[in-house]
Parts: sequence; structure tokens; C-alpha cells
Amino acid sequence: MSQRETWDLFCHVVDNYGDIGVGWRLARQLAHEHAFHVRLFVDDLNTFRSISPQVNPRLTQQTVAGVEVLGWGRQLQLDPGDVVVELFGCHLAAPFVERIQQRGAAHVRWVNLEHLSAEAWVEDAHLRPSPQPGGINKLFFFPGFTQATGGLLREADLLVRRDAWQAMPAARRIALRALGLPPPPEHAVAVLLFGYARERLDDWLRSLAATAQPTVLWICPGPLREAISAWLHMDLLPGQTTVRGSLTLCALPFVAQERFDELLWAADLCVVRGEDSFVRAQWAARPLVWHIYPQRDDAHLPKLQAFLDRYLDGLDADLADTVTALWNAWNRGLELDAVWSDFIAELPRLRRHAERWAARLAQHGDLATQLVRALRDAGRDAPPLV
Ligand code: TRH
Repeated sequence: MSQRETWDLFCHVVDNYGDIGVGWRLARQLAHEHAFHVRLFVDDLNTFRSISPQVNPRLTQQTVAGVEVLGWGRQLQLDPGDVVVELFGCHLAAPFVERIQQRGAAHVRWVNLEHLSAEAWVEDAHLRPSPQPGGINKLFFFPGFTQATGGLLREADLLVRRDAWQAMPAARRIALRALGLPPPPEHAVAVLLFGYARERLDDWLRSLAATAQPTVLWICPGPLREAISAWLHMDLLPGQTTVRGSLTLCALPFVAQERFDELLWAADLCVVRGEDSFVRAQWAARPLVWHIYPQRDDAHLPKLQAFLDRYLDGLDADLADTVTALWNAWNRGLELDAVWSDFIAELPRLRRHAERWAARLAQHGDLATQLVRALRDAGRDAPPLV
């Protein structure tokens, strides 16, 4: 009788929700679509609970949606599974590493899943092994946007579900009502807002309120909402809506990760951030603004440009300029009014572009399947991949 493979995923939550967001998505996909026994070790179950309310932070061992969820310390008591995946270079406990080494390359495959980047060097680094003490290799696996990378997380039924949802006339109204929010005003541009703190929001909000074009902002919890509350001189609570001229401001609750896609699917424009929401907005096939995770010495700006180079490749120059101007202004904390209205004026063309981009990305294999294939191809005692 064949035994299910056990996959151990390790997630250290550095900050926010992206680390566990990616870990949880990958864990579920490996369990549901590849039928592995998945053990997800997490060092911050409270943050985990924000995106998956079924998680009980007091339990160091529990099964949620077919995935075994374990506290970080449980690695001290357990033997490694058939595959060990470190997310984003997190550090495993020394005794667990020793046990990986004792079991050896014939019994454990070891992977480091890296951050997403559109930079060219990623293709070269993808699937490179890193020799570890004890003669075992750790494989470097890089997500990415091209055939020569590990691809992007995408559940097998995601695009079918998206299309079915978007084809349902009442879907948006129902989703909003479930969150306690009214339907958007007629002809309003609906913007899903999930970004980091930035300067110069006040003039932008003032101009949205003053312009003829109605806008509704669906504002996720976080620093942007705090800044908007300060501008409003009121605490905007989840489910609450307030109007300033042409601008309707709605405060969203933090929703379970399974529901987050619907917010993106419902919007005309998605302002997203980090890694996971950025990828999901691309699968939503909606115009987007990427608020990239800010790094010291502006190390994030070349990464932003690397993505723009790919995303805008082949697009009409005027449209490419419009996107570049808004993304740069958003990320550099510059004035938004003019670049925002130029972008909004082009939403129909940008939507067609977003649909083409999502379709193009979908031609590549999804990340989970590519990871499974890379390990299968590598074999248990195969020589290092280069
Ligand atoms: O939260 P993020 O900023 O996360 C990260 C982290 O900062 C991380 O350390 C860094 O490495 C990475 O960015 C680049 O953004 P991200 O990646 O978009 O993750 C957000 C997750 O939260 C995503 O899985 C969607 C989920 N989410 C919900 O489930 N419900 C919600 O209501 C919202 C707003 C988000």
C-alpha cells in the first residue's frame, strides 16, 4: 500500500500577513490538490488566526482544512517528513536540522522557498542547490513570472471560480452585504485599498471628494485606514460607511483568506501590497497598483521597476507611462491627484490589459505543481540540480 508523503512547511511570521498568507495557501494546495499529509509549523498563531479564523492560537497541534497546524516548538519533538520546506529562509531549530541530516538525502528533500521577484537573476538562481553539512542539498526555489521560474501560487479552480463569480450579476452586492456594506453609488469607480502607510493622502482624498467622478474606497484594516480616519476626524469602524462629496469611504473588516479574492474580483481597481495580495490581484485580472513592501535604502524600487518592465512590455507607450507614473508616485510618497485621474480615465484599456496579463501568466504551471515536479525530477538521491 502506498503511503502519503509528509510535507513539512515552516513559516516564521516576520510581520504583517504575507508570510503566513503564502504558507497557508501553499499548505492547503499541497493537501487538497496533491493529497500530501501537510504539517505547517508556524511561530505566530495569532497572526495566522487573522487570515484563518478556525485556527485556535492556544493549540500547538490542530487540523484545519485538512492541514496539520503545529506550533513552532513542535519541531523539537518530531522527525522530519519526506519534504521540508523553509519559507523565505526561516531558520529551523538546530535539533531538527540535525535530524534532517541524520535521515539523509535518501529520505528527506529540503527546499527553501524564496520571495517573489521579477528580476532577471531569479531565473538563474531557481532550482540551485545549496550543499549543507551532512552531505544534503537544500534546493532554492524561486517563484516568478516566467517559464524559467517556479511560477505563482494558483489553485486549480481559481480562474473558473473567478469567471463564474464575475458572471453573476448579484455577486458583488451579496458579497458587500455580507460585510455590512452598501452597494457602490451608481457609476462609481470601486477601489479596493490594501496598502502600507504613505504620505500625502490628504490632497488625494480631497480631490477625490471634489471631482465629478464618484469613487468608493473599500478600505482594508491597517495603516492606510488609520490615516484616512485621521483625515476624516472620525474612527472608521468595520462595516461603517461615510460620504465626502463624490467620495464614499467604506471600512472593510479583515476577512478570511478564502474570501479575500472576492473583494478583488468586485473592484474596478485594486491597490495591493506585499506579495500574496499582489499576486491575487493579478489573478483577479483587474487594473492594479502595487504598493511594494518598503525596504531600507530603497532596495524595493529596482524590484518594482523589474515587474513594471515585464507587466508593461508591449503595451502602448501612453498607457505604460500612465501606469508607471501612478505606481512610482504611490510608492515614492509623491502627490497622487493628477496621476490618479489619468489612470482612472484609462480603466477600460487597463482592464483589457489586466485580462491579457492574467491569461498569459496562466500559461505557466502553478507554483505548487512546479514544486512537486521539481522534487520528483530531482529524485531522492539525485545529484545536485544546476
Ligand atoms: O501583509 P503583507 O504586507 O505581507 C508581507 C509581509 O510584510 C512579509 O513580511 C513580507 O515578506 C511580504 O509582505 C512581502 O502583504 P501580502 O503579502 O499581500 O499578504 C497579505 C495577506 O493577507 C494575503 O494572504 C491576503 C490576506 N488578507 C486576508 O486574508 N484578509 C484580508 O482582509 C486582507 C486585507 C488580507
